[in-house]
Amino acid sequence: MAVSTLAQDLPTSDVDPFSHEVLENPIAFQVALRDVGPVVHLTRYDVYAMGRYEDVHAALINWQAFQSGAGVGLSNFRYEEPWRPPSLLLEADPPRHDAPRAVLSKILGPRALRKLRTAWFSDAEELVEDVVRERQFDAAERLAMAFPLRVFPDAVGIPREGRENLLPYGDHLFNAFGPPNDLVEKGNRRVADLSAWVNAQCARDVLADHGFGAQIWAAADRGDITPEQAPLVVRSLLSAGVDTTVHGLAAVLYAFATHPEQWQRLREEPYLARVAFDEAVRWESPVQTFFRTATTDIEVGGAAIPDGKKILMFLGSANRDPRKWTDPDAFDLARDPSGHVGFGMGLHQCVGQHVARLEAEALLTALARRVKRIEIAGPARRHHNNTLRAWESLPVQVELT
Ligand code: Z7Z
Repeated sequence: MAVSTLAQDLPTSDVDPFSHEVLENPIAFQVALRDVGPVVHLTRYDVYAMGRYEDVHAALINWQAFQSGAGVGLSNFRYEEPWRPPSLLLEADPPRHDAPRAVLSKILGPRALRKLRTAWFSDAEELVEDVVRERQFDAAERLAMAFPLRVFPDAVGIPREGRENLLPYGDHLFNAFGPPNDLVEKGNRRVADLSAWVNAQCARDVLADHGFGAQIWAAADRGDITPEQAPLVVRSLLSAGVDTTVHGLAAVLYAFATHPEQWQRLREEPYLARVAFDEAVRWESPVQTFFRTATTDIEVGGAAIPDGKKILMFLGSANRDPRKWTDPDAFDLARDPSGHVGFGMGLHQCVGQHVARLEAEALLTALARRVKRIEIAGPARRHHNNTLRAWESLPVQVELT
C-alpha cells in the first residue's frame, strides 16, 4: 500500500481538546485521536496532534527535531513574547538546558532524598491520623492538597507567609500552556500578584539555610550555574513541584476509592505503594498534554509537519493506547507501568519524579496501615485545567483498622 506524504492527506479535526467538554472527560476524544492516524491536524489551532504511544514516545526523545525552546505551550516563542521569562529547564534545549538540569537532578535525586524519608513518613502518619478520624472527608483537599503543601515548601525552604499562592500560581501556569480561553482569562486577573510573590521567594536571603533553594544557590557559588540562573531554577521548583504532585496524589486516591480489590492488595503488599503511584500516573495522567515545536520539516507516519509548527502530544492518550498496553483502562497493581509517559520521557523527563514518588509512598503507606476500606461518599467533581487532569473535590468515607 502506498503511503502518501502529502500534508493535504493528513486527517484533520476541528474538535477543541481544551473545551470544557473534553476536559471533563477526554477518554472518547483520545480513542478517536489514536484511531484516525499517527498525526492529526487540529484546524482550530493549526497544530499537529499525536495520541499514539509509539509516536508520542519517539517525539519526546527526539529533542533535536521537536524542540522545547520555542515553548511547550500553544504559544510559539518564535513569534510571541512569553508571559513570563522562560524556564531554564522546561523551555530550553541543549546545551543551555544542561547545566541547570544537572544541578536540579542532583538536588532532587534519590540519594539526596533519603534524608527526607523519615520526616516525610512521620508527617504523613500525623496527617492521616488527623484526617481519617473524621471518617468522611474530602480526599482531594485534606490529603492530596494538604500533604504536598505540608512537606514540599519546607523542603524548598520558603517562608510560611503566602504559601496559599502556590496552587493558584501553578494552576495558572498549567492553564497558560493551552489556548487563551476562559481558564486563562480567569487566571490573568491575579497573575501579576502571584508572579511577584513567587519571584520574591527565589531570592537567596529569603530561603532557609539547608533546603533545595539554598542548595541551588550553593551550586551558583560553585560555578555550576550562574547567579543570574539561580532564582529561575528555584522558580522551577515552585512552578512544577506542587500542583503536579497534588493531582498525582488525587489520582491515586481516586483510583483506590473506585477499585476496592486493588486497595486490598496494597494493604497486603504495602511495598507496592510506588508501583501503585506510577500506575495511577499512567492511568489518570495528571499532566495530560504539552507541546513541542518542529525545528525542521518532519515526517511522522507518512504525514508532513512543517518547520515551526506546534505539535501537541497527548500523554494521557499514549498512556492508554491499546497498541502499547494490555487492558489500558484498568487500574491494576499487577501491571508493570514502567515506560509510561506521564512524567515525560527523554532529556526533559520530570526531574522531580523522585520527590513525587516519595510523597506518594509516604502517604499511601500511612493510609494502608490505618484504612481498611476507602470508598467514594458523594459526587466527585473535576477541576478543569488546560494541561492537568485534576479533582476539585473527592468526598470519601473510610473504615479504619
Ligand atoms: O521549570 C518550570 O518552571 C516548569 C514548569 C512547568 C517545569 C516543568 C513544568 C511542566 C511540568 C510543564 C509538567 C508541563 C508538564
